[in-house]
Amino acid sequence: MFYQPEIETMPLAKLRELQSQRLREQVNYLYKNVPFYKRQLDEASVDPASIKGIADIRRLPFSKKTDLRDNYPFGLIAVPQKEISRIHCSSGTTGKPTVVAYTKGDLDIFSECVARSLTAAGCRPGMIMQNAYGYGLFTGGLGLHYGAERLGMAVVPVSGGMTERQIMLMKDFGTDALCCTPSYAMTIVEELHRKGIDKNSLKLKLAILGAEPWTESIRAGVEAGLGVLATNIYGLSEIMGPGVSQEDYEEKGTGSYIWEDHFFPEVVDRHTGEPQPEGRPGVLVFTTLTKKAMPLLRYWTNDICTLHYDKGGKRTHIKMGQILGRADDMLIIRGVNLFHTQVEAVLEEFNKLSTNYQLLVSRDGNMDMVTVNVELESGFFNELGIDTISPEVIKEQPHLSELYYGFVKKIKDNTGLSMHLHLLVPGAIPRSEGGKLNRIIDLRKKD
Ligand code: DLL
Repeated sequence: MFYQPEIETMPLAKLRELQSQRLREQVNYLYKNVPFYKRQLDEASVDPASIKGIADIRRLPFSKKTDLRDNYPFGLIAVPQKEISRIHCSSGTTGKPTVVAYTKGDLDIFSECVARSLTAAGCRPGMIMQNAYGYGLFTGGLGLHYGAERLGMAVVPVSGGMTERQIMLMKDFGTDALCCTPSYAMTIVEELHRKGIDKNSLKLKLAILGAEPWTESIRAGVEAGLGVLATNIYGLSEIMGPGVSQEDYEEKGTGSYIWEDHFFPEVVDRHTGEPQPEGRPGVLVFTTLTKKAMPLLRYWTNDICTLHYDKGGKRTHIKMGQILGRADDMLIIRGVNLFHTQVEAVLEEFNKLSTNYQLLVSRDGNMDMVTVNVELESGFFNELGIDTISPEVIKEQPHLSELYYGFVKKIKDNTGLSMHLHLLVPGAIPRSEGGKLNRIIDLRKKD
């Protein structure tokens, strides 16, 4: 049930002591070894010796992605180069990537955290794990790989893509657990349907999904389509990679445990930086407590979520809720803040609409416009007996017009914004080919 019970169920008071001792060491270590941190702490008039315990963390300045970019590639590294064992990059869409580095000891902890996460997901030694996260500079592939090996699983390092081959291997090898992005898991579900392959011909039991936001309706789709129990894995390269937090297979929907002995989490107000009380959403901030190659103090992840302790949970560590969106992904539409997950939550209430959608944001004169492109659920589409969808078809089909106006009204009620709806035939929206899926297309000119 646990990979490291003495740590995972450590009484909170003891956990705080451990965190305090590790924070003191980390701050002194960074002050001595990384000129950027020495400068930052001096400018904030923080004497490292005055950091006595974890409660003092609020006195430390934040670090941000721009600090990593400004110090590209190796400016934040705290050890001599000969002590670096691996270098990864975080997925940047433009410009230089964000570089992260690990010592042997860091990689050891990385594997330990992933082994802990996989155990919480229901994985056990002796199981076969098919790893469809991308191998390469992305931390998903190698991160899950070494963690699964550490746990004692047999890893099939297939990487993302080539869906037909994924299915063949799952079938022939009797794969127990699948690791991939939730959108790619849905691609596999669709391929099974298309090929008429019975999910019971697979032996899959578990899916460990993460690297992008997902919802309960995607969980339901993956669980029904693959016959698995699906849990959430979260992480980011700057802090480590996958396995910073993980949902327990018997506590689904109650949040993911953050491994607090290594990563100290805070949720802060996105404008003021003030720590938020338990349960209130804000920006997730992490301090790495044990990392040696490139530790970060109060790293501003830009991910928006809540934190809470679950008294009924098996472990003592804090849980994070699902990521509601990224602060830099937040759309501002006619002055109203909008996360695409809000649209997704409305879609979940309409079972005649699929989970395949995209938001198209454009500007008409001075007006921001949002169009929700969404496919009809394939069973419903087949029942209609039509092959295209147009405004005329919607008018003629009472079920379609009811759906159309029902959705437009609900979206307005829930988000306060009027949006256009563009209903599409199944298969019209691009699918994940293994990597992360982009749900937003923003065509507005950036001023
Ligand atoms: O995505 C690490 C990872 C690999 C996590 C495999 C889980 C599984 P990056 O490429 O640096 O690292 O991207 C990190 O992805 O800040 C979130 O915005 C998003 N993200 C990661 N996991 C989740 C999740 C990896 N479970 C960024 N739910 C993070 C929602 C997630 N968003």
